[in-house]
Amino acid sequence: MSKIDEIAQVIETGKLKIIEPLVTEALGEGLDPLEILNEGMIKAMGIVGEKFQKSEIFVPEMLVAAKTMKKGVEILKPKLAAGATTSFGKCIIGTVHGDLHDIGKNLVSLMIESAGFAVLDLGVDVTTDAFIAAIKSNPDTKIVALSALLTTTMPAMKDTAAAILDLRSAASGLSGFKLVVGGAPITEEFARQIGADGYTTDAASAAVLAKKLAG
Ligand code: B1M
Repeated sequence: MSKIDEIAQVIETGKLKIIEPLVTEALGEGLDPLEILNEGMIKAMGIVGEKFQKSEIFVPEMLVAAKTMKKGVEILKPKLAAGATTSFGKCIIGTVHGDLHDIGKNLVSLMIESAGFAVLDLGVDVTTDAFIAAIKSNPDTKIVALSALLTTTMPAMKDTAAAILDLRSAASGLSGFKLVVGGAPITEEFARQIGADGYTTDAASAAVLAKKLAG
């Protein structure tokens, strides 16, 4: 079994104690951190999701797999964050109200930060009011990024986007930012419908888009 398959299996089965030395070992062997992330970790979470859907595993197993992945990502973080030299300004990011998924949002946050933004991460289950308050307290924000992982929280994304865009179009002096959205159930069409300025499918392209929109 390859090291990357081993990492995937350790995440899938939630072996929290093994992930740290295993990822360190893989990096030591010169494996590409992005390959470890995409082919090992993210792939494993896909399998975890499929197993959950087929009722082969339940929420506790899904949670321990997520914790294992988070620990693995911590080891990869310094390698993924290349250290940008340009400054693109501030980005506010969060997972919308009712949604507790944060692994993808954290990756987007990490990539946007390493692309040269100062990131203000509001966390998960972020209410519309909390997004609005953060924008008002940070009038120099260039990007507001919303993540949602559940079809049931897409309406929350829509409502939050509407309030944010209202704030932008009001004579509030807060018109200097762009709104980007993403997450597994989000589509380009949905993003357009809710008035977002941009949508991407993954963390790396979210950073490219943020730079393009802020530039
Ligand atoms: Co949840 N969950 N979960 N879960 N969970 C999914 C999302 C699900 C698809 C599993 C399934 O059924 N196959 C399903 C949603 C179904 C749907 O709505 N269509 C689901 C469900 C149903 C639930 C609960 C309702 C289960 C229950 O309680 N009965 C519950 C809801 C809780 C809540 O949020 N209110 C729940 C709970 C959980 C845990 C807490 C146990 C845990 C989350 C832990 C955590 O995040 N800290 C969990 C997990 C781990 C998953 C799966 C298995 C993995 C998610 C993940 O981290 N993926 C997931 C199945 C799956 O994704 N295949 C599932 C890896 C991550 C890197 O990918 O987050 O997609 P992702 O992020 C990607 C892109 O989406 C994109 O970039 C990232 C990577 O490059 N992206 C953006 C994300 N945000 C972006 C923003 C952008 C741009 C791109 O711009 C701003």
